[in-house]
Amino acid sequence: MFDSLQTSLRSAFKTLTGKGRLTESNMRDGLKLVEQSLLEADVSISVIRDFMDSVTQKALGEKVLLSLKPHEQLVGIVNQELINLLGPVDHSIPLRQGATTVIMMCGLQGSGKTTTCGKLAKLLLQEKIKPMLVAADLQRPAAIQQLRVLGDSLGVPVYWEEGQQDPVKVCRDAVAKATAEGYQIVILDTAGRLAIDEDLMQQLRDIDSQVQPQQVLLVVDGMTGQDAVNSAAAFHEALELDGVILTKLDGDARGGALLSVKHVTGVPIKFIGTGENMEALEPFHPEGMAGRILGLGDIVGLAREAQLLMDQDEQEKLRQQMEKGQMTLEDFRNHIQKIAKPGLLQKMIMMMPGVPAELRDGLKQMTGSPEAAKAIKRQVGLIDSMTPEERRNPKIIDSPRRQRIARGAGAASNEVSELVKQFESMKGMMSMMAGGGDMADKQAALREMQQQMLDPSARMPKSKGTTGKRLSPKEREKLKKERERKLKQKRKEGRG
Ligand SMILES: Nc1nc2c(ncn2[C@@H]2O[C@H](COP(=O)(O)OP(=O)(O)OP(=O)(O)O)[C@@H](O)[C@H]2O)c(=O)[nH]1
Ligand SMILES: [Mg+2]
Repeated sequence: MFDSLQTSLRSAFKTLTGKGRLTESNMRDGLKLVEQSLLEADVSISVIRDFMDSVTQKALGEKVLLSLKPHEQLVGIVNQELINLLGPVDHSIPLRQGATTVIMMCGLQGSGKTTTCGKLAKLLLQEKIKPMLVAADLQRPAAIQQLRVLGDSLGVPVYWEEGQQDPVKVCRDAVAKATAEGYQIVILDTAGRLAIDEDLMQQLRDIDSQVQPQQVLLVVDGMTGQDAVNSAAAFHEALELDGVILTKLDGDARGGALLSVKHVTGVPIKFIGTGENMEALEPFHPEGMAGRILGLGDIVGLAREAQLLMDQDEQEKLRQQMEKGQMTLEDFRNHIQKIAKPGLLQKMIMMMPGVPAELRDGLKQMTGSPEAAKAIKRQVGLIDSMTPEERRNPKIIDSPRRQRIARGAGAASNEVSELVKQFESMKGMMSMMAGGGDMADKQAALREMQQQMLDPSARMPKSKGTTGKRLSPKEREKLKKERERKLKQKRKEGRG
């Protein structure tokens, strides 16, 4: 998400780090680079102007220039201004008491309206609200079928009329039926066009005036830049939007649409779409998003993802297991299997606060690669090939057992020992993280865990790569020194 924007902002802040003394002039240089980053992300010019005005005003204040950590101050200012630009928080869908609430989705062709209808229905179901979907896109021949398939997969009813030409009639009939049958929410999936045209706008205005939806939501393709904003303004003028949903923020969206749309339309961003699957719709949090753009982390988003993965009981159980160091290979398998969904681990790393930028990039690459997914699958395969007893107590796995397990999973027997070793060290570190002990210990443990995840030689089975040749005494001595040096440094960092 916004990789290039993140990178260029980071280098903008970096220009201020090594500076002995900060002056107005080098602060201005840093600000120029911030502005450049926004231009490259295709943020609307008027937005950039306003944004830079307020950032500059604050950044050139005496307190910032005289502070000891000017670059951190600048990050703080940009963070706050991003929050102002994206906010306020409003992902409410106000429900009408005792009546059906109608939501109308609109937007350009291919922006993600139909998909988002499904995602929203799924989100409502999770909140125990009964939605009905309405196929009001009579423009594209396959549109009705697309929505029906989606509704089927979610177990949500879809209203449609065979051979009907008039979308207004479909919507009116659907709302009447939904009201009669006690559905709380009706979601209208309307037609899209390649560009704004009068026909489309008139059709939407007709639905708007005759069906009178309580919420009109604009779906905007987050991969687009300021173009999206011009069309958003046109939709807003025609329909008086209540909110915006930005889709496709999982890809290499540059950030232009996201950063411009609220400022230009003045309506809140309600949700963001972060994937093609039906779970990939998140309530929008300006703080979290600003944090993700700047690589500062998004605690709320992370907590939500974790909650979607396991329920409260499971979380508590995991915490207790971690604290007591009682996790079994069986638990380990269940956890890694849950986070092995494509892209999920990567997304969660992006939301994690306090991970240094360099480490974040490394982790992101590692967990996003197809090899990472394959490695997890292999590990799950190995664990599946063990007996329940072996999973509970991996210590009993001796050479014959190792060979049997490996055969069962179509792997080499050293992969079994690697897995067990990795699991044991993870377990130790996790119990340290979860349990008491002081912060310095925890940080050191976390660093070690990260190191281990990053160092491919520590995680990958050392099979074909090495020659198996023994090291010479000289080489061994060198390695030993290196280890001691690292250990010393780690201790020093742990204390600091
Ligand atoms: N990666 C990603 N893809 C998305 C997201 N939302 C939608 N898509 C994809 O975008 C494409 C278009 O989505 P639709 O929901 O059919 O778009 P639409 O606005 O209904 O399109 P029309 O009905 O033709 O106007 C599909 O391939 C979706 O899977 C998202 O958040 N992330
Ligand atoms: Mg559609």
